Amino acid sequence: MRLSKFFLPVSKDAPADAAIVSHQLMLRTGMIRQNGAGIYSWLPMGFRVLKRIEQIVREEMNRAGAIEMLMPTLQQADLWRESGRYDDYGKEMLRIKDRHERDMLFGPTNEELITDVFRTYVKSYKQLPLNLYHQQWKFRDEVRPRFGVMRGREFLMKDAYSFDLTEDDARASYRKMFCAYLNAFDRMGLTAIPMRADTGPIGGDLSHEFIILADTGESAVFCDKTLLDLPAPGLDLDFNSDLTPIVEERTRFYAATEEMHDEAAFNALPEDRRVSARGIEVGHIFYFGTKYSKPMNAVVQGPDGQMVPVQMGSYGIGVSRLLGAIIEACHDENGIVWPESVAPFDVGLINMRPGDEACDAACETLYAAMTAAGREVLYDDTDDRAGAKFARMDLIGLPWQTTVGPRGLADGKVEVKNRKTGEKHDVKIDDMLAQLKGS
Ligand code: P5A
Repeated sequence: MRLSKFFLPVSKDAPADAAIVSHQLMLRTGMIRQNGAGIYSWLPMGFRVLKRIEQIVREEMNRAGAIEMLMPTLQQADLWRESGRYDDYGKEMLRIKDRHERDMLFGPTNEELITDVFRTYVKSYKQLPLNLYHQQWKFRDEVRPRFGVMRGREFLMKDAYSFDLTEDDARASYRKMFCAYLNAFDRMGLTAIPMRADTGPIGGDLSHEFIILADTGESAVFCDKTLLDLPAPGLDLDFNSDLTPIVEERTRFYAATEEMHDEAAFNALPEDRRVSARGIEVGHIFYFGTKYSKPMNAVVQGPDGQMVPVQMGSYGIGVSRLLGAIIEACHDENGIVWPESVAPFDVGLINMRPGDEACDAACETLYAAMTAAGREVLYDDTDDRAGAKFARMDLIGLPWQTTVGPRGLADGKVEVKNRKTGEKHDVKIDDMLAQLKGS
């Protein structure tokens, strides 16, 4: 992508109404534009990152055996009357009437809708286990939308729903999601700590929030320091094996959100292992048994011929919130430092002297070779000052910068900078081209 042809409305000044660094940086780098309280347009730069996060989530859900689909944003109130949540949900639910005066709502979550799909098509235990998921916009009329995409009113969620015959099977499905989440967040460069959590309006008796530690997090959290260093299960994990040991290893150390916090148990830890911090909730998983299947009559025939309500769990990831969480975890005084796995482009190619024949030619050659090698390149071919170009490249935080200037070119070289470490070194263009060709 040539920057001169891209849409990247970068601004120098920190916006006054943005209280935390991720919100400031998302506005300054032209990733989002607020349209109303907690409602955003995703501008091209933000949209690219959103899509990359969505893709990682998709790959890890699929690896764990979940199946992707898509449900609508607008739902019929009647389904929610069946489960009993229409009246319970309160003001967070945006209620709408259609032209026929029928009650509808903008879905804050999809337990009812998926249970309706399930009961229509699945009648036998032989079709189980089943885990269906989608990535779809949700609306929650939050009292205090704030911190940009962190607490929006309209936000993108990945929500998965598992269906099993028995409670044991349902707990095994829960463990699959637990492990898939650890891998997904790890791929995004984040250390997410599962913490016992309150189940709120979703319900059930077993639930974990996945928390990223960050000073700007909305919730107070408490955990054992050991958890910060445990590696993710890894992408070679066999999801058909018994995942109990992995989950147990994660859950035997103290970790709780404020609502579930047990001061005495926490204080029993050696002092140097007590982490009392703030956290961002990037995921939340629930096992709630028959809470929806019973009232909605989602039953399956078991091996003994008996019809029983299906055992369910639901599993959410805050896909749009993750942009904020990743920036909170990955930035420095000059701007964003994207992990390679979610960066909007892999490389920023900077032409220090557009109009100079040699610089233009070298940039074109490199741009073509990088693109052919599968790299996503943002080529800064604008007439801006070199200083402004460097500052903008640092601000938008692409993992690699390649700078082409007349002085280096005289020796056939360009400068390569690693955004994260700040390390720079000169590379021969011929060597770079040969390497790209081989990759
Ligand atoms: C689980 C999937 C649920 O809704 N039903 C379907 C369950 N869980 S949850 O905890 O309420 O939400 C799941 C994740 O969505 C993100 N999230 C938000 N992101 C941005 N703005 C919001 N207002 C918001 N509310 C929830 C969180 O990451 C949460 O873990």
